[in-house]
Amino acid sequence: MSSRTRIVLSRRWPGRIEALLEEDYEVWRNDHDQPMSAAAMRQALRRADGFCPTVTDRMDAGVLRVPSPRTRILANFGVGFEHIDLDAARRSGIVVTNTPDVLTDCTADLTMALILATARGVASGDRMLRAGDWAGWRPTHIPGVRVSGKTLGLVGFGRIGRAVARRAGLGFGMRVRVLDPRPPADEEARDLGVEVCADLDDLLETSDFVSLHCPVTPKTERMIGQSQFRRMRPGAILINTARGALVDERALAGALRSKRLAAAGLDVYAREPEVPAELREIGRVVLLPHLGSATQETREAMGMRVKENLDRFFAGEEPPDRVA
Ligand code: 8YV
Repeated sequence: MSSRTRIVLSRRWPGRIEALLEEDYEVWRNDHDQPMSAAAMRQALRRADGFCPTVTDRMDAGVLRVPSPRTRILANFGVGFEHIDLDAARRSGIVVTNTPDVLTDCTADLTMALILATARGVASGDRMLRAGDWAGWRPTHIPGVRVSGKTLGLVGFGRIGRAVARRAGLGFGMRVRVLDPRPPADEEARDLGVEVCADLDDLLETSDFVSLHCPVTPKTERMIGQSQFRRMRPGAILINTARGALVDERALAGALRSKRLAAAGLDVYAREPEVPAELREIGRVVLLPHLGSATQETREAMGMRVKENLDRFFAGEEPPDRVA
C-alpha cells in the first residue's frame, strides 16, 4: 500500500504539470474531465489528503460538511475562489489556497483583446467573411469605434485591473479611471497614470469602455444592472473578464437591444457554461468561453503555483497563497 500523500485533480491539467505532481504525490485524476459531482467531491474529501478544484467545482457547505475529512487542503487552480465556501472549509479544518499573480498578464491581455474586438468589429467581420457575405471594401463598412485616446473605467483595481491600466494607458493612450474599495493613494495614482473615481456612477458616466475586475461577493453580485446601464454613456462598451455574476445578464441584453450600449465583450457568465440565448442572438456581443488565463504558459504556471502550495503545506509550512 502506498504511503505517499494522495491528491485529487478535479480536471485534467497540462501534461507536464501532471507528470511533475506524479513524481511527488499519488495523484488521482478525473480522466473524464467533466465537472465532478457533489458525491464524487465528498468521496475525494474522505479519501485524499489534498483536493485541487477549479472554478467548475461548486464546493459549498453541503459538499464540505464531510464528517472527519481526510483532506486538509483545497489547493484551487485559479485566483478566484467564490465557488468555495471558505467558512465551511474552516469549520471542517481545511486550508484553502489560490493562484494569484501568474494569470494577471494573460487575463489583462484578453481584456485588451475584447476591447479591440468589440470596438473594431473583429468577430462580426470574421463571421461575415466566412459566410461569404463580404461584397468588397467600402467607406461605410463596419464602422467601428476608435479605441486610442478613449476613456476606460476599471471597476476593481487589483492586480489584473492594474495590468489592464498599464496596457490601455501606455499602449493605447487611453484615459484610465478606476474604482476600488482600496483605491491607490494620490501619488500612486499619479505614477500609474490613473484617476480615482468618486463612486460607481462617476465611473459609469465618464467612461467609453467599462471593464470589470473585481471578485463576486454579496456586495458586488449583479452590481451592473438596469440602473447602471442607464448611467453609462450612450454607445459605451462593457467588458467582463472577471465573473458573470457581477452583471444582470438580462438587463445587459436589454441595454444592447435598445442600443444604449454599442457592444459588450464577455469571457464569463453567471451560470457557466450556459450563455443566455438573448445574448447569443445579438451580433454586437463578443462571446468567449472563459479564456482569461488560457495560455499554455499560464496554465502551467497555475499548476506550478498549486504545487508550491501543496509542497509547502505538506512540509508543515504555511502555504504562500492561503486564503482560508
Ligand atoms: C481560471 C479564472 O482559468 O483564475 C480564475 O479565477 O477565472 C480563470 O482564469 C479558472 O478559474 C480556473 O479555475
